[in-house]
Amino acid sequence: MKNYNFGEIERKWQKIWENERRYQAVDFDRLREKFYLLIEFPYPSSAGLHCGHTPNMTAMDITARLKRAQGFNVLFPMGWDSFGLPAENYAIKTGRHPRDITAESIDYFTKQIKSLGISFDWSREITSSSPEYYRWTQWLFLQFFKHGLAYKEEANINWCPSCKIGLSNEESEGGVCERCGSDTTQKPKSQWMLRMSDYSEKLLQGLDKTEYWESIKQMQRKWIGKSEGTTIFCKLESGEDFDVFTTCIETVYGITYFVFAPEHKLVQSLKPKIKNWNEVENYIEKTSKKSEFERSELIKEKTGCELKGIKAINPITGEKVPVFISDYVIASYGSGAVMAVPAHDERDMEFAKKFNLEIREVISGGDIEKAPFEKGEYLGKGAKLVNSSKFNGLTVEEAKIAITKFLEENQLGKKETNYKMRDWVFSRQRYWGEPVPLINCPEHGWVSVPEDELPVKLPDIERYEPTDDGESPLSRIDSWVNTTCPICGKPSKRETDVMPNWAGSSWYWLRYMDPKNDKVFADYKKMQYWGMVDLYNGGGEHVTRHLLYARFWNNFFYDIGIVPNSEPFKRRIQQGIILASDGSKMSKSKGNAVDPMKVVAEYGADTARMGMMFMGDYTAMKPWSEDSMKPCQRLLNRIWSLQKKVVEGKIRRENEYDIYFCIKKVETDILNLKFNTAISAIMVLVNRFEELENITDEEYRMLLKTLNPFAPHISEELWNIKGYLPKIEEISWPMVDESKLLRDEIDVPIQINGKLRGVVIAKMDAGQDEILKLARIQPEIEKYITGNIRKIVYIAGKIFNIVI
Ligand code: ANZ
Repeated sequence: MKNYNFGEIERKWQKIWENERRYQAVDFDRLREKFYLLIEFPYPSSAGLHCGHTPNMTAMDITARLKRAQGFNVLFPMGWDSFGLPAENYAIKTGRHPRDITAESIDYFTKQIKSLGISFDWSREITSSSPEYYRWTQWLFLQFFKHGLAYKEEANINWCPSCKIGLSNEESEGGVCERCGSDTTQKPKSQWMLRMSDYSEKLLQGLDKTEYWESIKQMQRKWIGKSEGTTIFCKLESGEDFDVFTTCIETVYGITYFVFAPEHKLVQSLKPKIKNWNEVENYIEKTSKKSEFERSELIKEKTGCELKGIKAINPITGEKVPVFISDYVIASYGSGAVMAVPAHDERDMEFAKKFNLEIREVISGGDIEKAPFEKGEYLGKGAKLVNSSKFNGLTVEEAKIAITKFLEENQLGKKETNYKMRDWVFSRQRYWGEPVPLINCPEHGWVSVPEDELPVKLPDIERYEPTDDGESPLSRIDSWVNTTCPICGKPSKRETDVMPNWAGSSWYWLRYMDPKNDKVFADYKKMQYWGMVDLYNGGGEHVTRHLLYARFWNNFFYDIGIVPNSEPFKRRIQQGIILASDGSKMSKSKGNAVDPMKVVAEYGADTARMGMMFMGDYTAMKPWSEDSMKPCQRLLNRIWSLQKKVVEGKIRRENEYDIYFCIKKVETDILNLKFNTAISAIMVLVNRFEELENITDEEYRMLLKTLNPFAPHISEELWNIKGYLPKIEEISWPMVDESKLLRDEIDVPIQINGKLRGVVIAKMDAGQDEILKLARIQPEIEKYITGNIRKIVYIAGKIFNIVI
């Protein structure tokens, strides 16, 4: 039989599914359990999707189809994260409006996705740049504002001189702009901030309510950066108070100097007392140009400057020690000042060597070789305190407790918990984003735009490139900026900043539950019904940014009572990155990106889907390869050919094991993201079917049903050709009777006078008589039993010898 015509078949079924609205999720279906399966909504770039993006859609589609077959009411939506820099930068480059570019990109993305037969519920499609959607992004922002969690502050922000925008710490990790790769600088700017730091502990605790991969939880914990230690209240010799935060209070007797962040407010006020002010001022000036990343890099040489004329007092010993400023101390962390213990802290040690400061050991013993500390813990076990007065001889753990207690009793310090996570810089001086819905009134300050006036629409403008002074292009439109105060009616001005890229993605999964609602962002009852996202698939690069932002928003919404669950996502998984075939990153600009439409045109959607899954382990990084297409295409052609071998009938006993084994393996493999081995299992079953003279309807149906999540078009077509009823997707996933998977039978080879004449399938515990009976049933064995049986030798389970 010649190869099947995949193009025609696939178009036909895609049309049928669309007309039948087959994959629409049903709100409040009480008969079926719900399953919410979410893929990060893509940013619709003008480059279109490439084959680095499509395996995750396919994998989740396979999961969605299995879940539906298992009887779940599956919510599997898709939408567009369409505000943001890339569209805007591309628009500026091409001189076209970002709105038009976005619309065009969405069209092409949709076509690409549909060509693969992905079963999204398109009736719930959302676009974050549409006014119907961003109306609610603005409304939700106003909730933060009303609850004091959005505030405007002049802050040193990470500034990208090339994109001309302020970036969050997350977007400028490593001191480079995530978007364009330029080095970021520090720039003071008045910005809207979201008080995310208030949620540090909640975001940490909330992880326990999730089933994210442990590696993902670890990354989140690291980002939140909880640190438990002690704040010590210190004094300068001249009387001024300051605090230091330490995680190693047990080293307090080893302090030989203190270090302040150059921006520490005390430094300026000490000016009259500092003898080398010029030098100090120079150092401060130099530091202000460095990014936080550059400053905290461990490898770089330590720099600093002593505050001459100033001495600080070690609160526990009363000793007077020098004070420095150095850029390795970060102003915004802890108290912006540290006690330096060069004997036990690597950075302090380097610094002390450079400035010739005393290094005083206070912990000894154990096996402390090179770096005595690794993240505040001694490498050597059993180390004890020395040179520490009455605390001598205590272990590190004992000393932590004893010294903290002593400090607390004498009001010299207190236990303290610090977090690395900062507030979120929530404004951008750009065009293509949600306008911040606030008005600045000379009398009332910042005032919310009334709810019934939302959305504050993004005005249509000609020039949307940012201004050179870093102000938003919206600031150029007087007619838009000038308005009146909602409270007193006096002339006021609109905020001209827009929200960052991440705003729309911080709540979109809620909108999918109720995408057309124009009264609220989502109906509470619907949110109760759909609950947490059961499985959330996304990129590894979003694990600290998007995933934290989204959890922050959701936790806050829960606290103010507008969503039913504190945590948004139950499980979070991530696909392995697909590299280009040459092993580099796949991207259109490099010319190595493969358009999935091309693959579909060449092999068909079903083969493309299977081939993408057969490339290797789903979660592993791997290069794109079409080598896996061929075996999958052959497989589908073989299944197509099998149709002519089908005869009426049920599953035959001798095939039960193979069939049920395959069904079970495919099911568990899909749920464990082992799509490639599931395909192998189908291949094994097809091999077996090909060996048989014929296969029965029920056997063929089982094969098609098992194949359906992977190759939905061909499986439904064959089902239809065979006239099986009801529809392939209306029957549920076959229940596997586990007893059928127990191999309680064994193959026993039968020898007659030393020659192998056949094999019988016998119960494990079958005796001689029984096996002989089974052997005689088979004509090809029976015909050799020509005389009297002289002797039988049965080696249980292995071989049955008949001597005639
Ligand atoms: C003395 C000490 C001795 C320290 C020792 C460590 C080892 P986490 O919270 O885990 O990052 N530190 C405190 N505030 C700082 C700031 N604003 N900028 C830079 N460093 C700062 O670690 C906290 C430790 O980092 C603190 O404990 C302090 O150095 C330093 F053998 O105090 B430690």
